[in-house]
Amino acid sequence: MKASAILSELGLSTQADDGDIVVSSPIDGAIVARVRSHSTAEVDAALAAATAAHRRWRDVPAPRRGELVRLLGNKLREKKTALGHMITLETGKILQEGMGEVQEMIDICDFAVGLSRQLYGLTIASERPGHRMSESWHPLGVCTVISAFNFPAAVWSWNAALALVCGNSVIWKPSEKTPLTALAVDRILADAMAEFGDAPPGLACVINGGRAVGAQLVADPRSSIVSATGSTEMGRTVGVEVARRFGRSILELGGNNAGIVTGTADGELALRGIVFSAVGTAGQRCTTLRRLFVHESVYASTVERLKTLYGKIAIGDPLAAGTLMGPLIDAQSFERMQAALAQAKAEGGIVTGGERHAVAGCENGYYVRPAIVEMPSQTSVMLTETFAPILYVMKYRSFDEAIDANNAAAHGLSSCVFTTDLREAERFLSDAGSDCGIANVNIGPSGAEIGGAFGGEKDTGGGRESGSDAWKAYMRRATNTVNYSSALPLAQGIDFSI
Ligand code: UN1
Repeated sequence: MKASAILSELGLSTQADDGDIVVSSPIDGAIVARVRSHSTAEVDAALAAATAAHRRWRDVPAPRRGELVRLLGNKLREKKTALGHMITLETGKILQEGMGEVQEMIDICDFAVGLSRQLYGLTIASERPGHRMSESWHPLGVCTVISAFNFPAAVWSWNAALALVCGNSVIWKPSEKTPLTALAVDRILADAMAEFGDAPPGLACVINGGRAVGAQLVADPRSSIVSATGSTEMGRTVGVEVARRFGRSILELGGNNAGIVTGTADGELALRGIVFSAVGTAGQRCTTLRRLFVHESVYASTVERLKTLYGKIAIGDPLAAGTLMGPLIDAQSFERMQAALAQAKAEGGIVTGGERHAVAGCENGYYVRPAIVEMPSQTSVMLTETFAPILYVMKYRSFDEAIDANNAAAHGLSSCVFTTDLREAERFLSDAGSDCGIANVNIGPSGAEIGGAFGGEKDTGGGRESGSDAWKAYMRRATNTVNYSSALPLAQGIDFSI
């Protein structure tokens, strides 16, 4: 599928206009389209429209709100192929993963539809006679979603599907690197809304632009919830800014995810898990495996087999069948990778791979060989998240040492252990085990399903999105006490008789 065919299939203009955001494909560097940034006045108008839409949407019964998300899921099924191609074109991830990302959107829509009938509150035993206590959940307002380039559609859907069934309106500020995917999804949602019939105008929109646009959305008290995905540096600014006005933030920041291969691991399975997590999406997932701790008894064989597998990775055009690794997003990302590898060498690392890889017809794309770096100890480069396919590998002796090494990173997103020893597996998952939001056994740290809460601790920001009870972050909780007696007993037995 050519770029122009993908765009027209999704109803986007193929004509380059005078937009200030130039979108080029990381596949070959070719300009795909230009997109216009929104002005301050337009952002203000979007916030006003979203606020008004929320006031109408909160009165729509939640199961009916779920109907809109059901229709969205159906439209996504129809457009899966085209949207999957669009994601690949704009991010450079392989088509399997582009399609997988759309599937992730469909899955969260299904989840949210079910949820629309399950926004359960609680009943609470009151200490006073003739009183009833309960807890109920209510829509919050406008949910502003700031998403990153690497998951240009799924991250929005985790937030938007929940936010919509929870009775909120949604404003989406996508990465400047991937505005076309956002515009395509916005069109698909518009189709769903047209079929739905009476969705209020302004219920969902896309706002394009750079930092200034993002800052305006974040600072505005009408953004009741700001759900931001991106770097820790960005999250620190957004988190503080939203906290300053006592708004709610959901932060999904970086990850410096580790895996442990114990002496009892199923070697074949571990290797497959490691390679998918370290090399998939060209190392540009926040859940990418970046640090690997291998028990000394299996270290040499594991590293050797890993190097053999790395040598077989098909690198090239991500739209072509059989490719397992596409390009990095841009030149800057390539330079950061090279700088990290140079630092790793200076810190005693032995580097295999990591060099630029030529792909015929894609000379302007930044393709690299994935790198394995054998480290003598967990030095500063290893404790820094570099958004590229670099896997640092280190030997360990005791399992406690490996858990400490896992937890030594500033981030706390995802982690895993490969073991067939029940004690090791359970210890890794225990209170004294991995300190991450995601802890897995015998699968890699990436590629989570939508059913679980997604997010992590420490420098990852602490937010949770997607499954489990993540929906609660999109609603406000009210505790209700109803007195159905004709007396007025006070709590704690206080006597206040006049
Ligand atoms: C991200 O990289 O921001 O668990 C999200 C995973 C995917 C989502 C990654 N489901 O790897």
